[in-house]
Amino acid sequence: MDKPVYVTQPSLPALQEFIPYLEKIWENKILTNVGPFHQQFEAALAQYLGVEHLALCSNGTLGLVTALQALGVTGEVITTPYSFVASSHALLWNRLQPVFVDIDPHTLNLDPAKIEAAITPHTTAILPVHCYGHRCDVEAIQHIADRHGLKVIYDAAHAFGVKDAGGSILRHGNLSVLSFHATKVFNTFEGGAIICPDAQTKQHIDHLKNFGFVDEVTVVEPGINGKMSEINAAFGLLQLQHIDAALSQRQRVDAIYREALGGVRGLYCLRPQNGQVFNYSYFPILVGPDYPISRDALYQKLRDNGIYARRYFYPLIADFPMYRNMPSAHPDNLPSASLAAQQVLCLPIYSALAAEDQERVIRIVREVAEEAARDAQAAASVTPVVA
Ligand code: T4K
Repeated sequence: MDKPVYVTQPSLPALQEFIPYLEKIWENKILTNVGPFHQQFEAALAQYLGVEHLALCSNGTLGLVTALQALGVTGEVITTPYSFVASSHALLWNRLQPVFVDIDPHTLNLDPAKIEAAITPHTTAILPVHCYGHRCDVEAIQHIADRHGLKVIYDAAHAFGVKDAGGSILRHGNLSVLSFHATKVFNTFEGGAIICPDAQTKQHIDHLKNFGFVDEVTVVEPGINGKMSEINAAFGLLQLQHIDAALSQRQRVDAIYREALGGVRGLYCLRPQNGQVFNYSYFPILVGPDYPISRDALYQKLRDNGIYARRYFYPLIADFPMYRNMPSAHPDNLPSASLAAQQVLCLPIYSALAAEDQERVIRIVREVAEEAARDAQAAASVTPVVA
């Protein structure tokens, strides 16, 4: 059996490169609480991303929880059911009511045309996700938010480094939240960041992520411990040196898939909008009815061959037990999200994906279609026996 190929593998620098950073930490004995590496990484990351203010945090989920706290969001929040469960869990942790709105079947992001019908007097915010790093329709969402006086918090866990014509897409909305989990394009083992529009908001979030401490004797808010440790921050600083190379390797993997699978009948490769700087964070394909086998059968066939593609995002968040009884979670309300959850398969993509491993993935996916085409041709060429 060939070695297993997972949907992703973290990008890691050579171990020796990290040793000097560890030595520094051992030398100065500052392990956390916004130490020197935290400060350096925060500044270097803001510069890399092209944003002015950001607050590092211990992971993306706590970043979302903290962002909602910072904006004082209450009542109902409109969100997508088509995401990792953390997007909605962050709402429940703030005692907020998620209201699911369907996605656009082409982008798989929250469909702005459906948002207004879900707004009630209790709605205070919208929490969209730039799913797979594909930019939401930020203009339409902002328009609706402005008209109804709503806050917008982007779950940008997949959107590290993505840019549109105006710069980083993390500038949109009131706040955007990144994840630096091991499975993400840019990882600090665990980690995340909240992108803030101004220094005042950043300071507020810095207090919130540190128990509300301002100084030794002053606590201004019931904050949480959401800080990034020095070891994660030091690692992030090192990772920044390698991120551009990692992104271009991902771009190569993405291009090979598109070339090899683009013409396969019944498969559709999701693609980002034109004019974006993209991050190639995932490679989602939609397995449609014209493909000879179902998405789940393809998923299983790949697994049988040691390839662990993933059905991100199946089940829908709205199908998990803590959500499924909410009125907006009903499948009739979410036809496009329900279909996407049945059809999407995320193929392995990461910077170190070996050419022969990617070739194995492609061969299996194509073989299924080619065998079916051959069978159909053979069936058509059999001369019917006339009685
Ligand atoms: N919002 C969105 C839209 C998100 O996608 C996420 C996280 C969040 C919010 C929350 O951000 P964080 O709080 O996590 O910072 C993974 C991740 O655990 C999760 O972070 C991520 N989304 C989600 C999309 O994917 P799983 O259940 O797929 O993880 P797991 O452990 O099955 O890993 C997938 C594959 O990756 C493994 O088969 C092998 C490889 N892997 C994984 C890990 C953890 C490695 O090679 N090394 C590793 O250390 O959820």
